[in-house]
Amino acid sequence: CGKYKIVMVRHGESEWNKSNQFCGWYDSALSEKGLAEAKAAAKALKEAGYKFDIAHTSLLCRAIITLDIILKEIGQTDIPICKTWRLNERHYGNLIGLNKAETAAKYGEKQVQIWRRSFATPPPPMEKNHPYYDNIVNDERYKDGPKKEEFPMFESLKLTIERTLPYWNETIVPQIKEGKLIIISAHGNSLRGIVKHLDNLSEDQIMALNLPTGIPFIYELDECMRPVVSMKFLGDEETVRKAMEAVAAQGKAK
Ligand code: DG2
Repeated sequence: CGKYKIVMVRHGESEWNKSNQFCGWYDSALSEKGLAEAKAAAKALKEAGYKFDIAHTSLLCRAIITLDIILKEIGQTDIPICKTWRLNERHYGNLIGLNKAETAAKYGEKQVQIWRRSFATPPPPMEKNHPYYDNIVNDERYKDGPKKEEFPMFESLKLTIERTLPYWNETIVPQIKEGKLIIISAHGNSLRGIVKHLDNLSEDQIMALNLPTGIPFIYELDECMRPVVSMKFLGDEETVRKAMEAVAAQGKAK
């Protein structure tokens, strides 16, 4: 059995997951289904008896609300909640707002797969005339960071990991080592970055991983932060497999 435990969850389905739009740093709300997924996640954590010491989440509502729903259900709205842009979804650049299936029909499924899942190839940068440029770049929530010069206009998974990992190493790991039980509510790709790091996955291995919305997963770690148990989902295997396949299929042309 591992010495330490940590729980992670990708937020419930967002409105833009539902309409199959690239979302990234756009602040899409949870859909009805997403709210239900968050409640189901909360129930599963409650039934399993989880009590957390600290919660970490991004600055985006879909992750924050998912966390709020969980903490309310388990009666822990009073624990510290740390919110950081470093756990935000990866920045999808100029793709933000585009429909994934339509983009696949236009540029080819192969290109969309590269944009969605390649390790180092970034999406095209968000241009000044992008419909959500001002909405994102001038959003008050980023007044304490990222700094102007590090504010992303696009991110590959590699770049996402480069800004998520310092938070993992400098903030989360010390808390784990103090024996705190932590929950992270974040996003498909910010969590894929942490998973790649923890499980030491190759670029090819992480390419194939599609995280489902609203199903918590657990890591057990040894004192060197090496996983003893990796990505154990709090859900039945068949449901998890289907949910992962559905995420993978979002990049198919209709
Ligand atoms: C999705 C992930 O992010 O998209 O930005 O569109 O986890 O916040 O819903 P999330 C987005 P894919 O990389 O799976 O296309």
